[in-house]
Amino acid sequence: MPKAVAAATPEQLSLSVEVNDAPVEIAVGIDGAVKGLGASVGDTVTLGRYEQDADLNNGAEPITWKVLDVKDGKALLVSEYGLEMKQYNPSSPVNWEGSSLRAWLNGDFYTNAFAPGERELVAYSTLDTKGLSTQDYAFILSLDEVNVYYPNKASFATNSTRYVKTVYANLEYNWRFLRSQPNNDRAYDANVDGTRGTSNYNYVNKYRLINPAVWVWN
Ligand SMILES: [Ca+2]
Repeated sequence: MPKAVAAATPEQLSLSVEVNDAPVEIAVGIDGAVKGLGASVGDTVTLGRYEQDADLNNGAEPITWKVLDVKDGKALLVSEYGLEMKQYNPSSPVNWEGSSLRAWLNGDFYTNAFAPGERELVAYSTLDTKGLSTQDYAFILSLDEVNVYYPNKASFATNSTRYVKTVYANLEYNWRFLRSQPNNDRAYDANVDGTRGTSNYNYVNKYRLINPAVWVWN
């Protein structure tokens, strides 16, 4: 829908976005600039939807995120729960840029989890993965980022959804992938209890829990 050129006030988007359980109004200016969440580090944000309770009849459930960082007008959100099980890539060698996981996060996940108005809130951000530069909407944390944002093990603990535990009952859903790799055959991973380190990695074709992350306009 074309934006009204003469509009003097920002267009209010009616999105179901919440910060600490309180609805927030999101405004998009006529230049496309977004006045975003106004969230702080540690806040809980509700944005977007993904199937979580394994009941397909009631639709997808709202995604809850934790705010890890706020800078440059953006907030870094990480999904509180592991929402899906994915391979990093079906075969190796591969890097983050060429991985099927990155394609899924920026493709099906991004378009299914976020309604068109919500997508305007998600920033297209430059990531550094051990020197590899990419631009992504949705991604997962690197080992370096985990070590910065979660200095102690327990704070990085997570859980998977009922959907994951039901659909992937035969898989090990207590390990989550990280974005960075020790080499192009493997990717770092972390236990749901928060354990991670340079010795925690597995082959890229393993299925691991995915906690998506996004930078949103704040
Ligand atoms: Ca559901």
